[in-house]
Amino acid sequence: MSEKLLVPDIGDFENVEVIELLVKQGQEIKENDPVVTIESDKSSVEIPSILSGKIESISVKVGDKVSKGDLLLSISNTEKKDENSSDVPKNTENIIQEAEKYLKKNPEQKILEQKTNMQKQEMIQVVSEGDVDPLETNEWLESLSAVIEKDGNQRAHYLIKELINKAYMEGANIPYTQNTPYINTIPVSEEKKSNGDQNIERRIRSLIRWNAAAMVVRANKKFPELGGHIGTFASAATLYDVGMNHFWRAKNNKFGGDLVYFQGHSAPGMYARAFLEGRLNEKQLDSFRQEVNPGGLSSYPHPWLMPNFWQFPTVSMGLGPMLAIYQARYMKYLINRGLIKDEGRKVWAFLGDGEMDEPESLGAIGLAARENLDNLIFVVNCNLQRLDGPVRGNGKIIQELEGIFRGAGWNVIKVIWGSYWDPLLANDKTGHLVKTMNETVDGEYQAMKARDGAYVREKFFGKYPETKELVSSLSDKDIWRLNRGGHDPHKVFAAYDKASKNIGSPTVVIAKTIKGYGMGKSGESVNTTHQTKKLDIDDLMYYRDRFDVPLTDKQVKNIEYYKPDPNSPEAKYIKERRLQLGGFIPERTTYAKPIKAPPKDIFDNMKESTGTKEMSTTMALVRMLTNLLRDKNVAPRLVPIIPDEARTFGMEGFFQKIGIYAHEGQKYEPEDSAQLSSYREEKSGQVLEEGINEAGAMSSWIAAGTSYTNHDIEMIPIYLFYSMFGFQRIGDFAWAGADSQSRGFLIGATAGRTTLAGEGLQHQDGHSHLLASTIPNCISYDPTFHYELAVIFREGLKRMHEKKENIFYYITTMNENYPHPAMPKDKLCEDGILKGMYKIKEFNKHKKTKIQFLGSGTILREMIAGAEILQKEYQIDSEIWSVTSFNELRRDGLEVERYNLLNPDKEPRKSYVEKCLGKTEGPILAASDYMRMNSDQIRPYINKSFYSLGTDGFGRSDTRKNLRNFFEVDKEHVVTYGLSILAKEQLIASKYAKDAIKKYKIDTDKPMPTKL
Ligand SMILES: Cc1ncc(C[n+]2csc(CCOP(=O)(O)OP(=O)(O)O)c2C)c(N)n1
Ligand SMILES: [Mg+2]
Repeated sequence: MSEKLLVPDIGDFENVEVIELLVKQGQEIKENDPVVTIESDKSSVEIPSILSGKIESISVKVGDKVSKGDLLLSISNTEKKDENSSDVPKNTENIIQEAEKYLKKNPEQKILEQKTNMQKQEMIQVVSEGDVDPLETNEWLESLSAVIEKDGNQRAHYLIKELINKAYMEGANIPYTQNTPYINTIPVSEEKKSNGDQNIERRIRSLIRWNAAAMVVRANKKFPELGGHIGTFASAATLYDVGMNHFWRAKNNKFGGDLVYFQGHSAPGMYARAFLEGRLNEKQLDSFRQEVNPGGLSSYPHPWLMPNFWQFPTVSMGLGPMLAIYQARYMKYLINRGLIKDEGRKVWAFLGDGEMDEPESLGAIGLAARENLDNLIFVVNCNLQRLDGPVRGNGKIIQELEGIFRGAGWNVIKVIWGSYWDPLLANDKTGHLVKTMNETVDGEYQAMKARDGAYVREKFFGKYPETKELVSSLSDKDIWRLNRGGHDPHKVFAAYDKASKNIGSPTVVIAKTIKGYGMGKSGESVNTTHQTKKLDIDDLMYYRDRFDVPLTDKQVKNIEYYKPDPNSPEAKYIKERRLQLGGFIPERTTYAKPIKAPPKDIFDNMKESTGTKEMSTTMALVRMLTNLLRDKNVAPRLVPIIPDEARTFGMEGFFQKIGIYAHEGQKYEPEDSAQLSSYREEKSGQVLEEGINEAGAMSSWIAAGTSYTNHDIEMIPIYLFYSMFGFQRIGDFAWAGADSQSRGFLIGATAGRTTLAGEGLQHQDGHSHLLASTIPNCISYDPTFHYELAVIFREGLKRMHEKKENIFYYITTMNENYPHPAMPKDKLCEDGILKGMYKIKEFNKHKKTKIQFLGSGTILREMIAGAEILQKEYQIDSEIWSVTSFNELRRDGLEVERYNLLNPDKEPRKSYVEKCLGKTEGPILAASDYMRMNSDQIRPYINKSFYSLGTDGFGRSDTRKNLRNFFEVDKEHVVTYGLSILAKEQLIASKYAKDAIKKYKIDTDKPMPTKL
């Protein structure tokens, strides 16, 4: 039987060109194999076969225009998918699975609830001053207790929810609180106990505390300008230690390893531990913050500076939380795509409470909950202080964060009070202790820990007779000993245990601590704690005594480090614990295999002329990606990342071809399901569609770009964005990505101040290349033609993913459609494209006067057009150079100049710019669609008259033609300025320039565009 394959519904397009035939007559094909590629003026997309069989005849050829319903092929021996088959439709399947999940979950849940009920303690009764009828309140509360006892938590929850609903419906519009009382989330009865040796752990912790502080003090004694922090780690030592001793599993040949984002300024604590573990020596500790000579320890976690140690740069507040969320999400992405095993690995992120003020810190928590990232654990160290003072003096940061995270759908575990409080809370029969805890604000909590036990008795417990009575038998010293949850290893252990076992949602552990814990008068819980980096001898003695560090007074005076004997129980314990957990943390390694770059001919079609056919470089890039998806080495490793702009860049064809990653698959039939490029979400989807979220997209790019170290699998992230919303928007992430040694492509699409026409001031990018140039390992290009892009892209694949160079590429692509010439045959062309410039054209007819034109991006085309006019109308010859990267040319120039200056007695080297232009004739005019500073970068490296044109100033919406006229980068200005430059150089008479000014109606009184 013979069947016909027709053009499917391709949306709003008609008469779309066939640009590739992917099959031949007589070929056997399977359902879903692509058969032809069609291309509209915006995007190209493959048409897959809906039939399997042998191709009898092909009815289209390259260049044909097709519309919906046109015949493509005839196929014999077909097996067509039976539309009436009894397959369960996709979405029905999802519904069944969902239902089954609940059916399975419920009975177990019930048993668990019953168990915990039996252990329930006596209920705390919270008294309220505004209670007009305490008797009635009591009746309600008792009823609730009875329900909990008889039918369990779920039932009680249900009733409360119904009551609230009813209240809303009756008009009582009071919001239901997102908060629980100011006590620990985990009741004492449910705390999992650690099996660690608490005494040894405390001793180890004390040594780490001491060495961390000593390291900062010693560095600052030597060089007071170095700085550093003691107070942060002092507050977080227990939070880290419990993780290190019991929870964080290192990467080794059996396990992928947990990933821990350490709070940046707690770095001294990590070095101090590594010292005890024998990974760092005393000399290295003494090189804290002195990194110019090799072996120094970086101020903060910087993988670039300590590539075998630090994994994640975190010190720019707010980046860590977002990067960690997207790391956890990316880990699930790799698992769901079948690229790594699901080993139950976790991502832990340590954050400061002040850091939570950064919009980025909370900006992506919704995604973490929505995508059920139960592999993610945040630990927020709430020492109630940031740099200048209290985080929330008048409120309670822990309660605020609890509300926000609960509202977002996170599992929240508050660790507020240490074990010494347990008996007091158990005896709080009237509820006045909890009431006081609820009422006290953070400013007071901080002040109390800066004073003493007597002060706490008076200010805190003295508030109500009931609480005063509660501590009547305690001494002031006992009261002072009442510890905070984050300093209690038992409470922290229980919280981490629960967090690591949580299923279905991310967890945040919110721990209360004291900033500068143990630093005494020199800096415990005082507003200046953060800045303290020097401790005098008395402070150091206090610190030693506070933590029982076995050092003599003399050793303290010398601020000596303490390293236990390798055979001591402490040294053995610390090693044994890490051995149990698989190795050391942090540690940065990579065992990823390189990806073989695609063969040289993969982009051959990009080296041919497009004839009269016009296309944009964005389209050329999408075509290249489509080609790459046919390369079996590269295809599975591509991670296309787009923040809601796939249609802008003509990438909607990817939806069907490789699917959009969605952890739940697709639970609905998309509105456009009948169309070729319909919106397809899939659990194993490849595209990361981030929504309108550049910071998130960049975080994904960093996660994928560092996959080679964090997951030992080399991946190729390609993040496409509006170029204006790239470095300008997420510059700090880009810097962190560079520090992380991310490998991958950033594509600044719709680039150029005058090339993106109508969008206006906020959209038109005339400086992203300058921003890119500030990042040392970012290689950037501004290509004009498809073959340039192809050469650059393939080289990027090779350098980054085959040769594993720690660089990344920033390439701008444009949305202006124009024909592309064939790649020049000159052997040096490819080399020139990569180095930054090559000669693309020469006008040599008149052999009298010459000018050199250097053009970049679409403005190169204006120069070519201008040069033609100059030759035709003014008998002026020119050489035209396509500059693919002023940034790379400058880098080369800098290096050569430095070499020549440092080697005055040697034969001077020539910069690449000089090699190209040194022997040419005439002055130079350079231009791009970016600020003049872009092309001016190479001015010092060529000893010739050099002029530049560019798009300095604010963009604005208008037509391309008007914009180029406004910014003076159109062919008319190229001609006019060209003539004027030649006149200035006394190569022609000035009247020619004046004539051109008149001819092109150039207003010489118009102010600089920067002033308009
Ligand atoms: C983006 C950014 N802004 C400012 C700083 C400077 N800075 C470093 S630590 C700090 C205070 C941090 O307070 P918190 O998050 O509460 O951490 P803690 O030291 O109290 O644990 C500030 C403002 C920074 N590192 N990053
Ligand atoms: Mg803080």
